[in-house]
Amino acid sequence: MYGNDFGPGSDTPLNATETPDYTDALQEYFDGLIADDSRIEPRDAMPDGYRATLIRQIAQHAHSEIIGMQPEGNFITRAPSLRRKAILMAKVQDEAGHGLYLYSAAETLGVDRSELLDKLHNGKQKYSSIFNYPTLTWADMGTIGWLVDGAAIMNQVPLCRCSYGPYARAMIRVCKEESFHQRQGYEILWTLSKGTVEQQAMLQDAANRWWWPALMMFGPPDSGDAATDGHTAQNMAWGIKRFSNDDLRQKFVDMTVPQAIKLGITLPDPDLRWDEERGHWDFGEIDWDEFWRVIKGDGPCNAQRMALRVGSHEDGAWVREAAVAYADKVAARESAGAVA
Ligand code: FAQ
Repeated sequence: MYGNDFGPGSDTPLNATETPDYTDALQEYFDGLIADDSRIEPRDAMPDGYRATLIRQIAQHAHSEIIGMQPEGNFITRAPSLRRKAILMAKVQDEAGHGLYLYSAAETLGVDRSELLDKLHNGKQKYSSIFNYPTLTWADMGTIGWLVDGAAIMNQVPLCRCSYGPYARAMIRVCKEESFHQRQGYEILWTLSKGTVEQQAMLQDAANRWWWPALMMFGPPDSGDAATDGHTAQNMAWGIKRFSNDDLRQKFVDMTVPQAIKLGITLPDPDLRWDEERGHWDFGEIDWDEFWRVIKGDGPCNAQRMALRVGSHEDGAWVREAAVAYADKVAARESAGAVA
């Protein structure tokens, strides 16, 4: 235990504005928690790099959840039945809820969500590449649930064991909801697969368009060299990431190909084959130029997604002003009561 007033058992919170000099003793304490696979909590001292990485990742994740409402929100008025509409509305609302848990988790690191939203709006922070692709037919609703929520779960189940407590705890509830989303997506596709020739063609077309972007969600390939492996090596050492991008992508392919076979569709990859020796599905080369183009802002829907997000934020300004005015009024009334 370091001879300091911070950390477990202490009432003194540490946040970005109060961080004292980061001493060797604090580093040693942090390293000990990571080595024991214990959780780091907001009150614990942590290296600046760890805090900054978590803010970047959690913010990017939160932004993905709220931008991710758009492609499916687009189909709420076009759902084929009342039952489908109610389910889709609930799913889109769940994604909003995930955004809120994640912004709250980010705030425990000493940032304000309005600051994070500003960074999303001015392009300084990103959201997942996948939400820059258009939704063209009802089959896209099923395919998003099956492939996009499916990839999200594969990536997020290990995050339930992330070293940062508030993020790990938020992920437990998010994953439960994402599992339901994945099942409802597959059920839409199962229904289409038993439908008319046109419905089966719609299903095949959606799978053709979403397969490769879903594989890109796991991030760039591992280089196997810590110096060029993006954030992966450091994030794994910190217990933020538990698996590399390629490991999770392979698990996803192995899980998904048998499901595609059950649906009676062909995945758009001529190199997809079972490798007896590896005990995994081999798959073809991902178009990484497309991935980098999309995350740099040049995907099919980047401009449209950001315009809607910024416009909605501006339209909601009066709600934020009213909420603050009300909070100010309550505080003024309480302090007047305290004086009296
Ligand atoms: N899109 O070194 P790495 C969902 C960037 S939630 C955009 O591997 P890291 C639910 C990365 O930021 C989907 N950028 O980075 C839902 C970095 O950029 P930087 C979101 C990407 O952080 C379903 C650079 O590439 N999930 O879908 C992407 O260690 C349906 C180098 O990459 C999360 O955010 C990408 N796909 O690993 C909602 C999960 N991939 O900062 C609605 C949490 C990589 O150097 C409807 N995040 N980049 O400029 C993570 O697990 C990680 O951040 C990774 C990236 C794995 C995404």
